[in-house]
Amino acid sequence: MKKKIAVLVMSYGTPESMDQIEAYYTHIRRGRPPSAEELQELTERYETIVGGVFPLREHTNKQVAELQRALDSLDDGCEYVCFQGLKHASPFIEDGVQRIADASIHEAVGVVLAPHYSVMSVGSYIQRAAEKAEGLGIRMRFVKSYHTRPELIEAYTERISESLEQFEGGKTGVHVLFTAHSLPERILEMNDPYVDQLLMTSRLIADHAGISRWQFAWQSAGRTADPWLGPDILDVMTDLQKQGVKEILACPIGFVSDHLEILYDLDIEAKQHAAKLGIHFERVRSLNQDPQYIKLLRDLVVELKDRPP
Ligand code: FEC
Repeated sequence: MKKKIAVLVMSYGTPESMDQIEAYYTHIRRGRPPSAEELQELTERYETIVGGVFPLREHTNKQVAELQRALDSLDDGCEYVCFQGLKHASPFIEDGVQRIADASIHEAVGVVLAPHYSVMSVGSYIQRAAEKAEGLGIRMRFVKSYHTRPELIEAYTERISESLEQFEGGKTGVHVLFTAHSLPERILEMNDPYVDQLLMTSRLIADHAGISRWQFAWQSAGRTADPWLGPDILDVMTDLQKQGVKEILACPIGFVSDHLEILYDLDIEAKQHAAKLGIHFERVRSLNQDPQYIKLLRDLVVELKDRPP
């Protein structure tokens, strides 16, 4: 009989319909409801991207289905069963772990659809899943990060190469901006690996793609009183324009799917800013269901399944 291994695939989560935005936003804010203005502003951003459709849900569903297929094709004496666990929407991380217990599976691997570790991002997914799993007697191991894996570097390198064709300056004229979600600056006092991991991914991709004009910029900082990590992409674009840069390619390495932070913050907000500056701005395609990315997720699960929790 094959050994059963559950795979908890964790992702940020997004509402299923417009009337769920308030509950979603309240969850992100750890139970503090947004003001009417904040809610309206977020609702308008969702309306703008795709008329009220929530692309992150579709991409997460497809990524989980593709990963299940990739695991089914293995012949290693194990039967893998994927479950979804979302950080801020249903099915929540705890629901996913409960479903593993309901399916009477006692061994599990958890992986987050985000390549870089911060105690405030991937760390909090892992903490929630581990606590629930412990209460249910499930032995669970977790992938913490996969920011230097060759498949990831290769997938982004390919995307940069194809995007360069959209620019007149090609490899030597374009300035590449690698980006990721900003976090409150206080992570710097916690010895958090987030910043170093993002810089390492950026450097590996730039070297592999033969890009010499690049830098890292933060995006999508929260609207809180805390100072957030900077510089923000919009400020970097303004500075680059002053230095005479005319072509910018954004490569959002901190995200793996098309969603609000890509389709609004980069494709609308950053693009409009670039137009005002007279800059030609593009961004690379998201990984979504890229076969190399799915293979990477599969390999991470297989490598971890026999390690002690
Ligand atoms: O398309 C969608 O529906 C969801 C897009 C989405 C992704 C995403 C990823 C990350 N976030 C991270 C950190 C924070 C912190 C706060 C925060 C707030 C928001 C808000 C929205 C939102 N995030 Fe998000 N994030 C996405 C969407 N995020 C909407 C609330 C309004 C706003 O500020 O724009 C601040 C929380 C607070 O107020 O205390 C911190 C990180 C990631 C990337 C890693 C991951 O995917 O987990 C880090 C996708």
